[in-house]
Amino acid sequence: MLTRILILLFVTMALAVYAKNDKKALLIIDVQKDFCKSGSLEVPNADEVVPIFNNLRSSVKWDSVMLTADWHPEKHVSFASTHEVKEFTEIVLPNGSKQMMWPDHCVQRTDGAKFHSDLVVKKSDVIVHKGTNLNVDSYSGFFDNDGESQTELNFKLQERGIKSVYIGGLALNVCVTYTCLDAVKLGFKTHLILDASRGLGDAQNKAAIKKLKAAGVIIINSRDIIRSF
Ligand code: VGL
Ligand code: ZN
Repeated sequence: MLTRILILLFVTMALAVYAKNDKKALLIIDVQKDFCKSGSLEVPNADEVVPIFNNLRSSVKWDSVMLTADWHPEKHVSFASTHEVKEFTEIVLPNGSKQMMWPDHCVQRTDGAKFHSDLVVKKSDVIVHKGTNLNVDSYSGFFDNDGESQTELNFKLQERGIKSVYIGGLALNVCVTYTCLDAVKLGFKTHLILDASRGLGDAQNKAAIKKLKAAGVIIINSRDIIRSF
């Protein structure tokens, strides 16, 4: 009898330690109006991710929920209008770096920079702004594209002892991909929530998923997360 109790106690403790060591965060990338329906940089079917995130929040006990927001100053280096170019193609900047041209989007404090109005956001959530440097773009939620400066995202995750991250949002082939790749590099057990992500095109999305798999990112759907936690 005593042995059984001791075994049970040991198993319970081991499970508790394991659960404690595997703290998990939900990272919601750029679910902002400008990337959603009728936004200036509309991602096809973007709005579909909103109920998926809301359901993930209510069905899973996350240790932390963090949201990134693309947050550009006016005349940002990534805006075609800044360079008076008409096409949304890659250009070479005077400093020699390559920069993709985009329509004006997610300008700080504008309506388009707000989160989708149906997305559940709580007071306890951590919100991380990115792309705030006028002269450098930032696709990853962690680092600027030139790798020089970083946001507080890694610090906030470390501070909370997060070991696993579950990442989804907009756009799959741009900011979601870059954030996942940096998360792996920083040592997080990294999951892409595929059904909670939308990208700019089928071919681009496919290429992104392939790249993420090769980098060691675990591809998962919200249903499987809800089932396994
Ligand atoms: C994004 C293009 C430009 C994104 C941000 O959030 O994926 N894409 N800025
Ligand atoms: Zn941007």
